[in-house]
Amino acid sequence: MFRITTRTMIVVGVFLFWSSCASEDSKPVRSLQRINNSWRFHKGEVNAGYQADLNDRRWERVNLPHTWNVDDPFDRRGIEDGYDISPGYYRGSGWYRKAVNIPKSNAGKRLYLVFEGANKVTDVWVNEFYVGEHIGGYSGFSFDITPYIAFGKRNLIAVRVNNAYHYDIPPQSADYTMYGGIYRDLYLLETTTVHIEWVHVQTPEVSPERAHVTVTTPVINTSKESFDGQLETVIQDPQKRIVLTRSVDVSIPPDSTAEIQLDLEISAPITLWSPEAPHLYAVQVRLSRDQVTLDEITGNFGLRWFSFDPDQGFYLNGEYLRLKGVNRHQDRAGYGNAVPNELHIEDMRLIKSMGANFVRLAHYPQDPAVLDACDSLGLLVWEEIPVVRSVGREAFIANAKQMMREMITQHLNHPSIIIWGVMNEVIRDQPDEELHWSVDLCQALVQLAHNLDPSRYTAQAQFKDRGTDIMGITEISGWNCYYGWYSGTFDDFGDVMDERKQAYPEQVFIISEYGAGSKRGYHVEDSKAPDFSENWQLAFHKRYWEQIVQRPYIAGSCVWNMFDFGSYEKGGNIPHINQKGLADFARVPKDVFYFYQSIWTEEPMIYIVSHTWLQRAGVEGEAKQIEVFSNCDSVELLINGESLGTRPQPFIWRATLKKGTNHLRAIGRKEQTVVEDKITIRYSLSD
Ligand code: ADA
Repeated sequence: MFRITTRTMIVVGVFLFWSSCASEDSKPVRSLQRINNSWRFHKGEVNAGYQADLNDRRWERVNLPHTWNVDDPFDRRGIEDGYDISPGYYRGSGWYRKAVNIPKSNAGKRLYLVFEGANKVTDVWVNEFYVGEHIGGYSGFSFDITPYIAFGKRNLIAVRVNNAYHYDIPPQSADYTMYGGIYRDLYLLETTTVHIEWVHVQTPEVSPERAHVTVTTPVINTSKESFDGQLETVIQDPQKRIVLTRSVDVSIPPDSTAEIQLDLEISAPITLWSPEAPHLYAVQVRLSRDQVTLDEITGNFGLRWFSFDPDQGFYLNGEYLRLKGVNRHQDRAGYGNAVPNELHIEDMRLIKSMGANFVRLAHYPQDPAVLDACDSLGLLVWEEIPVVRSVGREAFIANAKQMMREMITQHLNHPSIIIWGVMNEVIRDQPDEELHWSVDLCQALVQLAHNLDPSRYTAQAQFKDRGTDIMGITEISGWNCYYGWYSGTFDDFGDVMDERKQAYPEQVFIISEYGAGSKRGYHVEDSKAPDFSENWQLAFHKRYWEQIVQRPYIAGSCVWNMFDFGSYEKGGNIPHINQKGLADFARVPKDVFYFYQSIWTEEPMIYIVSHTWLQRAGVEGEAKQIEVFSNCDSVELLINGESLGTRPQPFIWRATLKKGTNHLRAIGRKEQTVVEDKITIRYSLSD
């Protein structure tokens, strides 16, 4: 069955960043070209910075992805001497300019500038013509620049980005640094005048026997003539075998878009997507007229089904699965938020290697490379819009809704995504009479998310609800928990969760955040909150994890955070960094990373705690605890060649270290596999 609806063309908002294909004669039918290199950049406002005769030769030469805040939110001197001199990071306008040669042969094509993301208000000019504005720092957006292009000439593209505080643009504030700039890839897309806008694949019913797949393809006719042609849709299974081909005739009036919706059925054998086996199907959509290909795009999707139960947790493809997750912020030491794709992918691989199967992309939609990596590595995703801490009024609400629309339309096809997040901690210290703004917005966003995508659950993260019953609006309640860090004790966590579960028995519960800060390599013998030692962080996570697994109604949990991240307002023992990462800002794992790896993975691993605590002290004869993280069946510990015995879990020994050098060796055995770890501790005696 298929359905065609036509609509008059309005604005071309977003493109899916799917790969373009080559036609039969091997000439690409659409060209998606990265234009990241050699931009001129000026930090600050420029009067009419789009003017052709403006002399920008003194401007800095930069490549995208780029942010102007790589360094200024961090005060290196502060790190070294504890005295913070940082005056605040720059939040305002930055200008980018670049001349692009558009050959004469492209006349008659349609050209778009496709941004993967810029933070947070972007204005674009081409050849001095104002093209448009995009609001919001975390979604992709595009502009049709065809009317402003001079074919066969150099064309000046000028972009102003502004990352200043704005009451109407979410987030008004948050616990992370809001780096400004064109911080994701930028493309020039060339297509024919009639072309495919995007392809949405939805999978309303999947079972091991069959899959009902809906493929929706809007085709835009930007010309003044009506178009008659064919649209062919081909689906390949993960083994690259064609499982389905469907061709339909399309007629599109001038200046209109036709939306072709196919209801398809894939029959057995169905290859399901899961974190263990993230098999991807491919869809290829080809637009042609008289056998000549005009446009063609391909993309991936996956076949899986899932459900949540308020008491039993999460089920994927009919089987119980505990969601073992982390939160992930996108920035990184030395890059700010302008992180190249390879490093985004490296992050996701590290998360996977720790054994996580779930990631909350807090607090905003992330780079397309991140979502692709989640699909292909097998990481389930909670993705959310940046409504954090507080909400505004009408204009803010409109922007939040637009962000939701962009996130869902751009990321709809990813099989990894199971949850759309609508907001984070917006019930805080507002006066009682203002709380309804948060509640109403939650309601509106949930409704919008369900209209756009009935197949996913909605969630919010809060740490209190102040009797608003806001939690009843989303199907999933995410709880951010920091007992034993900001206040209280570790064990308060379990008690509070049990109380909340009694209050909301119908709700699905996820621990959306839990974490404690540490500085990698900083250890103390008697740790306490909030001393930012790795010891306290480890104790926090061990005790939380015990309490999480004891509660079947907790469907899943997300550590806050996988990586340390820039947060201008934070002050621990590294200024302006939120230090709750399982790995530091440069992605070097802390001890707690290996704790999770030892309980979440099967592949034999072993880690003596700690590789960064190699100078220790104690009084003569005092026994110290030596712990090994491993998923092996048994571990033997040797100190200076002498065995302290082989034991099952927990791999903990008391040992008296000798003054001077102590060589520690741990040998783990799991069936036929032997793994080993070694460290050397220098031990000194104190009085
Ligand atoms: C909140 C917030 C996070 C994070 C955390 C913290 O829960 O949702 O953004 O910053 O606090 O580390 O304090």
